[in-house]
Amino acid sequence: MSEVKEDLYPKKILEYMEGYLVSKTLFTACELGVFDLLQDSERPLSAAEVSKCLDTSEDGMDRLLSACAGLELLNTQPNTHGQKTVVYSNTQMSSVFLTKSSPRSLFHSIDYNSNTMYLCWHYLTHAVREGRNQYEKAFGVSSKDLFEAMYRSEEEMLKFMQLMNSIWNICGKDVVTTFDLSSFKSVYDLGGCSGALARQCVQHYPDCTVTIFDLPRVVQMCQEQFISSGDEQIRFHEGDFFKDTLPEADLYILARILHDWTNERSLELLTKIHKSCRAGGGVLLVEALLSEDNRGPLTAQLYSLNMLVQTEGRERKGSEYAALLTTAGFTSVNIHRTGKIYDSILALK
Ligand code: SAM
Ligand code: ASE
Repeated sequence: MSEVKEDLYPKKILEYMEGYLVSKTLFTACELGVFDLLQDSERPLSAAEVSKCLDTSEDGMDRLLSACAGLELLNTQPNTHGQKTVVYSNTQMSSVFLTKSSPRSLFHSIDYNSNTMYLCWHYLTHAVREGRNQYEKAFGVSSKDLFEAMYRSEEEMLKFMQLMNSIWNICGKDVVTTFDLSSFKSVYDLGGCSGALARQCVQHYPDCTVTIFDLPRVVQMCQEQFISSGDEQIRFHEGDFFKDTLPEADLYILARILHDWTNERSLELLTKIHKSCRAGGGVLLVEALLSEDNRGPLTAQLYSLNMLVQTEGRERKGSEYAALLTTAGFTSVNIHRTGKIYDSILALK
């Protein structure tokens, strides 16, 4: 080995090694309701005040708030009453994304990361060794049927739906407007979940109707918690896209569906869609694409590990989706990278 410099400093390695300290600090501040309390307060609060309101130890809260300020999740200013203490308030980012009631809240995503994904990631080593998801170890449930395991309780199902919901309020516009979808009048959002993407779709294309197709319990929860009937453009269809025949439509949206499944199952689904699709219709895939040389983006590389611990699928390159689409019979595959987390691919019949 060539001579190693004496003063070599492993900055990145130290940062990665302790990265979970940052995640857990954020999770805990959210879970305890720090950002909500500061949002509702008329003035900045001291650690003593926050700890009283949230019923925690004063010392623990003092350290937590100080770390949040270090992470730039909170602003500090000198306490006009006390001498050496400070008072805390939300930054703009925290008030928009970390409070429960904000329309762009990431609260539920954080909750799911903290209470479900973090537990699966505890078994990442096992997942890499075995090449499979870790529901059995993490939660003691059978993973024979993926969504039976994911929806192991109504509460877990709702949490997952809330996680799915939150990202489209932030980057849904990009994925539905990348391609001009205005010629597609009848749209089926297969695995449409909470309906957040369906909402984006009808907002940008006033002439289309979008049907949210999902498992019966998901559709019911969607109607109870996310979309109250009244929106003429949004419809619902309870079904199983592997077992049931698919209705005819102009456009099928598959957002974050294929990444849950193996190539075999993905092809099965795409072939079925191709059969039901009207001539001139198409399919829109929305996924986090890996680059063709597999060197990035880091988010997609890490998401692919998450698919390993949580699903039966993986993140793929544009060319891999294109191969699946053409094998299923689709033509003119058009891949568009948005530069944000999720990209879109449109293919036509
Ligand atoms: N498309 C949504 C999004 O991007 O926010 C949700 C994606 S989520 C990862 C996968 C969705 O597929 C869930 O809503 C799940 O209930 C649904 N799903 C899974 N298996 C299904 C099946 N066999 N038939 C219909 N929907 C299914
Ligand atoms: C799925 C998507 C997700 C299945 C499980 C999931 C997400 C988290 N858990 O289809 C959203 C994407 N985020 C990550 C880290 O993969």
